[in-house]
Amino acid sequence: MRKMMLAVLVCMYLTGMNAAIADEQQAVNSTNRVQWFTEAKFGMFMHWGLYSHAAGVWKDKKYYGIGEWLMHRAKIPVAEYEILATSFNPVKFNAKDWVATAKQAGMKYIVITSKHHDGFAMFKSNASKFNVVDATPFKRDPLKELADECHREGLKICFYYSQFQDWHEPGGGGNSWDFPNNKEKFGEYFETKCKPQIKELLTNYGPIGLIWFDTPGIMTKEQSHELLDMVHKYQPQCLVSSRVGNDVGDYTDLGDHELPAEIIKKPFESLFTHNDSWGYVWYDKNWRSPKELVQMLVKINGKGGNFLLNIGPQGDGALPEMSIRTLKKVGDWLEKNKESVYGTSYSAFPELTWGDCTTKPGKLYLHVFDWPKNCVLRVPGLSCKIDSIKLLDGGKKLKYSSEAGDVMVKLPAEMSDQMDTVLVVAYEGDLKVDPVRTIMDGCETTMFALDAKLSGETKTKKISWMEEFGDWKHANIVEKWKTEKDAATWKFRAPKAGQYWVELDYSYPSKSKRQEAVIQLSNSQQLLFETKDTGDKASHFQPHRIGVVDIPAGQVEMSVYPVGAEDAFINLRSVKLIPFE
Ligand code: JFZ
Repeated sequence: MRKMMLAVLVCMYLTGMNAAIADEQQAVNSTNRVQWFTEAKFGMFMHWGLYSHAAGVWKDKKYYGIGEWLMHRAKIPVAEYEILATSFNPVKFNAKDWVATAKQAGMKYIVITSKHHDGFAMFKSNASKFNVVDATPFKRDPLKELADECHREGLKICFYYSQFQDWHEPGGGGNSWDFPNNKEKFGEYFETKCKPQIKELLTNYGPIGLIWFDTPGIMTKEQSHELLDMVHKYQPQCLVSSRVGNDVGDYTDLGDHELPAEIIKKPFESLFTHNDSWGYVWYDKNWRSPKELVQMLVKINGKGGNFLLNIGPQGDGALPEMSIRTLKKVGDWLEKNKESVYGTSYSAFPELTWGDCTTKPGKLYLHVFDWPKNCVLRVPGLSCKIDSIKLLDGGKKLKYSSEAGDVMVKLPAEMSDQMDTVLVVAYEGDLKVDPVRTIMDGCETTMFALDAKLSGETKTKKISWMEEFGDWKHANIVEKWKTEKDAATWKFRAPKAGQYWVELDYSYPSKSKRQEAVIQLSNSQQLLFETKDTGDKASHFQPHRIGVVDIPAGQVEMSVYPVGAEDAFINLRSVKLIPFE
């Protein structure tokens, strides 16, 4: 009996050990698995499908907004939408050109739509004949050609897959005009199309970097886990995006068009379109410039994440000319400044007014977007043993001195790159940076909701809303404040005394009566104001210039609070200090 008990105890111990080892191994695998992603910093998103062929128009009507939602917005019956496939023949598609464009731009991975919400597979699928090989005159598998070229050129090939929404299928989510009771049949869709197609993508296209699942809808945690386990079973190194749903996934995708509001110390992606639409829309000309894209890349890297920039190929398979030209300029900048992007980590500083920062051990990369008028760059609150400060491009050594706890760098008269001129600070030993925000000489300083210390019932909340269809906006606000005890307080440092306007960016529901409030500075100055209506939506933010304050040199605290609010008070997005001149 004793031997039996001993054997059971040993077995339990070993099982527990195995579980612990397995968990540890899983954690190591997870770290190894995500390493390429965290080092990549920059990827190309591509939305390409039948919607690209329609290009934002259906029966001569333009549907302004994101083009890949055309079928849903025009409530196109499946039978009609299928006809679109019969004329989809992207003869200008050239995988070599696409991959060369991405590689020259400095992008390390491509995420392309394998099946978007319209249910059309851009790859050969035996699970559904509604695919580019079986249903179109093109007859080729463009994802196979793209995957092979990515493998040849050393880019990761990754697939977007809409695992819940599928407007072509009775059990897919989202098509209430053909299939009003689709929710009841999701299980059948999940088993007969979703999972078989995921398996096809994982077994027919070589090593895959990640599967970019999207909009999990009514999926259960078990179903999300089923997809995660399936990916890791067929391709253990393949990552799964957080949009697989239910807090499952190997890394986090932010909301569409969402810049990170603060440093995020885990792998994440921030995704934006090059113009306004993910899928090609011929009349969408609202392109982001090379400068905008370079600065977005740096800002996202400065918060610790990757920039996933979307290009929408045309229905004929060519890339939009503006995307090709813009990416070339972004790539030229990256080629000269790649050391300050790839393999870096997040910034060492609180928000920097003149630009942003990325870091490597012993190195600070200072990305200067706005050249100071006096050609002296204030690097706030930095104390470390500096070996040198140079221009990254060209290596020119720069003179520097210290002033009131800041490092003052003497800059050349002109930026060497108007988009972003990078300085590299080489230092030894410990790095200390004052976490308090510094007002830069003569510059506007904006402080945001998440930067505030809250008291009383005051809370912060993230709100998201659409302006043009599919054009998502996001904001963090201070809310839930009613009395003098409910306040939001910002701490900052002024190297020099000065006068500043205080501007509040807020929304205030028009149905509420006007509310008196106070801006209180730690040196006992006060600004009094009464709220102004901004309309009926929390997203209707407007800037309100409140008044002028004298900011003394040194650390200052500024609090905002209502005076006896009975119901609502403002949804405050940011506080701005503007030099009074
Ligand atoms: C989804 C798709 O509907 C869209 O067509 C595009 O593919 C985009 C990349 O992803 O749209 C979303 C999904 C999630 C959010 C917003 C838009 N979100 O969480 O804010």
